[in-house]
Amino acid sequence: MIRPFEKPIYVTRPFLPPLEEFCQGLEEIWETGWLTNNGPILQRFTDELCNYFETDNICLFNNGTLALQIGLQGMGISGEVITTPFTFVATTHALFWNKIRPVFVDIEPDYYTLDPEKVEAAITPWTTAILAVHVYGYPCNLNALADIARRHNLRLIYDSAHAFGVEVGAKSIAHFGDLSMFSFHATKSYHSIEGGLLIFKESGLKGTFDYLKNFGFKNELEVVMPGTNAKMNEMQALMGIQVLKYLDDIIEKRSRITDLYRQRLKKIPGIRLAPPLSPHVKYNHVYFPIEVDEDEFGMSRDQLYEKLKEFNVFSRRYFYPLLCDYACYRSISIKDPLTVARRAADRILTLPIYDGLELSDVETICEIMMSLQMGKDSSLHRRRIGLEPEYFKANTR
Ligand code: T4K
Repeated sequence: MIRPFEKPIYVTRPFLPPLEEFCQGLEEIWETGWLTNNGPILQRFTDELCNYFETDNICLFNNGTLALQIGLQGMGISGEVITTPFTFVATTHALFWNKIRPVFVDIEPDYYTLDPEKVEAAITPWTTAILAVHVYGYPCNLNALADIARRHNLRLIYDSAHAFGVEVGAKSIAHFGDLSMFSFHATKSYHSIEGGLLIFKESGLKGTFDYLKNFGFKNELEVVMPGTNAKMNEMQALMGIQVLKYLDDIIEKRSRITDLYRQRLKKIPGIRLAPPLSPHVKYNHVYFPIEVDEDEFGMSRDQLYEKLKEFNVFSRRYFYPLLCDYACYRSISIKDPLTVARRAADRILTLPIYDGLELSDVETICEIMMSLQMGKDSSLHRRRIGLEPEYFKANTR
């Protein structure tokens, strides 16, 4: 009998740098009295990110949503944009606030990213851009999307909210497409408490983004465009600088969790894992999504989600419901049946993953799932899937 965890195991926990390191940084803020509005720490953070990404074409924001909204606005995107319904609501909200019509098309079944064939089929004379999402940090079909964008003269924009630290062919994922937005929210593998980053090809956009995030101010007396307030503050920048130092370590710890989950869960009938990523991809292990096949597993994704809660495990159904089913987007007419996206939204569960999650806890989560599978007696079931008894003795609570 497996006992519930004593403390809740959440889908994620933010990495926090050693408190004394953060306090040292705070001392500087106390000395300067500079809290926001392009302060010295924000400038340092910007420089560090320019080095990290090897480009000067970057702009920091107070969150990823406003970064994307301003990115679209600054690039003058209008009309129709082809995008995915299988994402966090903020992707479409950013279009909405720019009065752009989202055209939802289906995703590919392996990594849940936009299906390029569906994108091409949805292009109309009003299409101006493709807004693709590297969902769960899984890279989109970069070449195919770039090819479509080039042939149809469309802008290619990536919501890379999940993809900080991801590389493809030893090149940061930020360098694909015309513009990429990264979220630095506390729930991501890299964060600055809250925060957002734009990385873009055209250097000329930097000035526009800087105006737009600061009310459109050019100087004390001139407002050159109706901007908003989307500035990152000094505390956020300080956290961003400090977490960046630990990024490799964070990703390494998360990768061990991914490996363990994959090793254990691949043996459970009814649990489908994404295929291993190409060796050309350096992944950031930001989420661990699984698909639950109700018939084979013996319970639905939603039942598993509820059952796990009884063990004090709080997985999440990112991204369910499908975005276009939310009341605010339900009236948008959609030609694509979105078969793959609907199936993913109904079957995916994202399991806990964060650098501080103990491997023994991951083992226990897998053990709980094994015992729940088809409601079978777990000892019989263990034998059937060939796991050693010693492992269970050590981990059964
Ligand atoms: N595009 C995409 C594809 C996105 O996924 C997102 C954001 C955006 C754009 C917009 O970026 P931002 O504007 O957020 O920068 C979370 C995040 O708020 C959101 O950033 C994220 N995507 C989305 C997928 O998830 P919730 O409502 O699910 O998070 P919450 O508060 O329920 O937290 C999950 C768990 O994390 C908690 O159960 C416990 C733990 N947690 C959370 C926080 C905030 C902590 O332990 N400490 C914390 O401080 O939305």
